[in-house]
Amino acid sequence: MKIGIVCYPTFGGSGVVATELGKALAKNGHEVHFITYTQPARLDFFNENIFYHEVNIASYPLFQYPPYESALAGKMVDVVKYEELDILHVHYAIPHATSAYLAKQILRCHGINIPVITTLHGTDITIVGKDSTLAPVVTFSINESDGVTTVSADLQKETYNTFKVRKEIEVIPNFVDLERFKRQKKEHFKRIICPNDEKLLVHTSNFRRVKRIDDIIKVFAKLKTIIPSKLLLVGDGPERAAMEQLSRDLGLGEDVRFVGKLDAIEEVLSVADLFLMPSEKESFGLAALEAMACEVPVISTNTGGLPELNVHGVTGFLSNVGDIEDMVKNAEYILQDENLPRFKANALAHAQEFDISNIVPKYEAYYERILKEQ
Ligand code: GMT
Repeated sequence: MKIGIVCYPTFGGSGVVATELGKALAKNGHEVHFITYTQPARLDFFNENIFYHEVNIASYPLFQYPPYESALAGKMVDVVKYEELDILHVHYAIPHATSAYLAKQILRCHGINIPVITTLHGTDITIVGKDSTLAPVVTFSINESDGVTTVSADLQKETYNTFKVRKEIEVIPNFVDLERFKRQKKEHFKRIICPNDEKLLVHTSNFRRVKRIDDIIKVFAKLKTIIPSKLLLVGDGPERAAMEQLSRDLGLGEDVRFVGKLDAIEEVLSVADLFLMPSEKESFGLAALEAMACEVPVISTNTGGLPELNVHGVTGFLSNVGDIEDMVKNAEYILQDENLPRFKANALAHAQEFDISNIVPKYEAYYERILKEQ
């Protein structure tokens, strides 16, 4: 198949999923055309089946807001027409599904029918999409897509509950590449970060409020009085400065390290003992899956799709949002030497169900089904 993939080309989960899916499809022999405003992170190599089309917007003094949606639709029209694509797969509804609708209508005038699949990732439904200005546009764009998928059963339910969606929504969970995300021998890292054999807690995210990083710091402040431990916070974003300040205010000093953005996240996960994800909302929790693949148990909230990933008492524990005491208690339990190996093994075993080799065929089958329905 010739597949067009549209996504946010950033470090965000939806962009990562879209890019990794495109790479896997290319490996399976499909021709994949990425249409984005900049080169997607994790797509910095040559592959004969992968093409990248940049969306450019002409600047003009009149534009307070550059018309990205129109430029994207125009680029979709061009790529679908001249590269003769079979299907367009857009990740994150806003504005990608809307631009895809526009492109589809324009292409129809040229006698071309291009099926559009929209994958909903989470905040496009649970936060941004709920905005009263955007909600009618999101509803319309979902209903006009030829196929719609969500990354968890919870997000499917949330979409039906929030919007008047007539479309049947298919659940295709996120995935991890177990060839890349596996525990590597990096003991020398561990000795540098934890010189006295402390336990290592890790969190990776884009440091937005929804991630509740303050809860991580509060959990850690309590836990370290019970179990000698260190905390590594990977990533960057709007909350970072405030979280650095909170860590200083709580006198955590050198026990907390903010390491910024990191590409080789699997190297850090290889030396971690526990992953923390106390999010307010989380449609899936890709970062937690990557941790589990590296044999790291997870302490998370029970929100959104997290219970579908983190099995309570097996791969880690679930707590109510903001329940610091419960998270401390659970972390203490997992980190006991007699419990940790069991949780690590369970985390890996469950992550294996989400291996890329199990999930990509589901997308291929879904593409075939939508194409047949045309
Ligand atoms: O929440 C983020 O960090 C980014 C966001 C995105 O859209 O890129 O992530 C969402 O999509 C990911 C991939 O499907 C999911 O793993 C995340 O759970 C989801 N985030 C939220 O629902 C808050």
